[in-house]
Amino acid sequence: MKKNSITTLNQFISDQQNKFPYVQGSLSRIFSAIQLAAKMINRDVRKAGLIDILGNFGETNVQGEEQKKLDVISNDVFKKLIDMGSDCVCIVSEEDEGVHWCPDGREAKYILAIDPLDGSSNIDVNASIGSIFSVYKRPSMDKPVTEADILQMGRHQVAAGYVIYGSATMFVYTTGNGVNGFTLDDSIQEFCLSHPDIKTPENGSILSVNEGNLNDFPKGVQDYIAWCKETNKEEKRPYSARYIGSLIADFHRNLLKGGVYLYPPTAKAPNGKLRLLYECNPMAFLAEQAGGKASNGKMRIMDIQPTEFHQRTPLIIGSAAMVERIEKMMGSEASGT
Ligand code: AHM
Ligand code: MG
Repeated sequence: MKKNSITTLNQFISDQQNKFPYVQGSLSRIFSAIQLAAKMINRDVRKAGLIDILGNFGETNVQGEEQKKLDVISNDVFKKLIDMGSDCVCIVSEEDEGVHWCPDGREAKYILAIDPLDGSSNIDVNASIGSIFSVYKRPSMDKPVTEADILQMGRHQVAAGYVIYGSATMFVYTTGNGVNGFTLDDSIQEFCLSHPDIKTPENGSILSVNEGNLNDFPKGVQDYIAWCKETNKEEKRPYSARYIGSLIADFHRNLLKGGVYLYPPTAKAPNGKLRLLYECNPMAFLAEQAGGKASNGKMRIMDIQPTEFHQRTPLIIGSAAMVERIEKMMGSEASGT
């Protein structure tokens, strides 16, 4: 990026189309819709305290969790904008039990998975939240899309990203050619390139985990957390504990500074809490594209074959050396070594 030059997200995407032919026109239409949805949700998040959209909607979603008004609003905004002007067959959303089939999507090329507003327990307390998206190509244009076509492994994603509504609003994405971050300039309402070609440190010293669940974690994870707290100046231990309880915000910090986020399995929730399709896979794609790793403790997140839309998986994601160490400690527990 030249000093003092501005590259908007739209300009960047059109440059990418020239460089990488598979970032085709219709994929960029999906980006336009997501970008506009992000600006609208950002507007609502910023004034949530002023108007009556804080708090619960009074219904529970498919996971049995209370829906927040902003969750519902964000889901509607995404679906409407994707329906209006993109090349999507259907959308799998955290907020909807079934698949949303786009009304004009019969001939469309792409399948979208979204978490329209992640970290929603943070809405009422003005902490960072975000939206996550993941895009797949429809396997065949000759046959109607089936459930099996939607349940693709993460390694088949053609694009993924998140929008973080933090102290600034940022759009971070990958199409498999590295990770780039754009900050929303409020005055012109454009996402401008601020973090080109993000690379995450190979190792870090930040640990992000809900330690309240410590006693329920597998022994290998408990041992790792204890190891993080030991003193070793050369290895910068003890590590710092940082946990917002908002995956995007925790991931974003660790991506830039180096660290690891974990949501391990527990006795009560053997598959952890986070969802494979619209939380773990897109973040895993970004992590790997930035030089990091994402695992469920036993295997690469993006190699898990999904069998359900709202499937959960344990998640260990961040700096490669940290993820590998946890996998090793969990693995040695499983093998009894
Ligand atoms: P949500 O999709 O209902 O918002 O839940 C996902 C969130 C993640 O953003 C966050 O990392 C995690 O749940 C926090 O869970 P916990 O409060 O159990 O630590
Ligand atoms: Mg979520």
